[in-house]
Amino acid sequence: MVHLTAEEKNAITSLWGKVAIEQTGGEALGRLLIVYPWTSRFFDHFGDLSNAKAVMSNPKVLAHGAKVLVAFGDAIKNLDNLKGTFAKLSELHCDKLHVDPENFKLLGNIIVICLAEHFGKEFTIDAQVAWQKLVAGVANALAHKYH
Ligand code: HEG
Repeated sequence: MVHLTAEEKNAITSLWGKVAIEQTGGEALGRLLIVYPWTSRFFDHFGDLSNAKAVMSNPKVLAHGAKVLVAFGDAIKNLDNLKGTFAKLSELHCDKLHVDPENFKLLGNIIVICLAEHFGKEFTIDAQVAWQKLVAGVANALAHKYH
């Protein structure tokens, strides 16, 4: 379970209002596929993922990355109930997609890296810690229905 203080919740929501969802989501998913190439096996219907340039400009990767980040918006609206919020998605990733939940942690960490790159000094250490807790909480909630 993730515990966020009022300050951490504030830090998360105030940054979220400025996040470029499409760009950050696409970039994060693209980096996941490049850095951890085994993750691309879940996306073999996405077309050309044969090299970094192809991945980072693949419209399906970018659209799916945006979809993932939109789901983080739901997390941010439901910070006190991540498990409930992600119950259905957890079932989908377990039963239908068979995604190893370790990958949720990898993607979460990459999202934080992408945010740090976009926001620079504005993304304070305290805010980074809050976001690290959030992505860990989302990864945990997404893994919750695994059996
Ligand atoms: Mg998942 C579908 C969210 C990590 C592989 N993912 C989806 C969908 C959402 C989502 C909202 C669409 C569900 C629907 O259509 O009903 N994913 C989501 C989040 C995270 C995550 C919030 C956070 C870490 N996903 C993730 C990872 C992988 C993965 C790490 C694989 C390495 N997701 C995956 C696949 C699909 C989705 C293969 C189906 C894609 C498709 O065929 O369109």
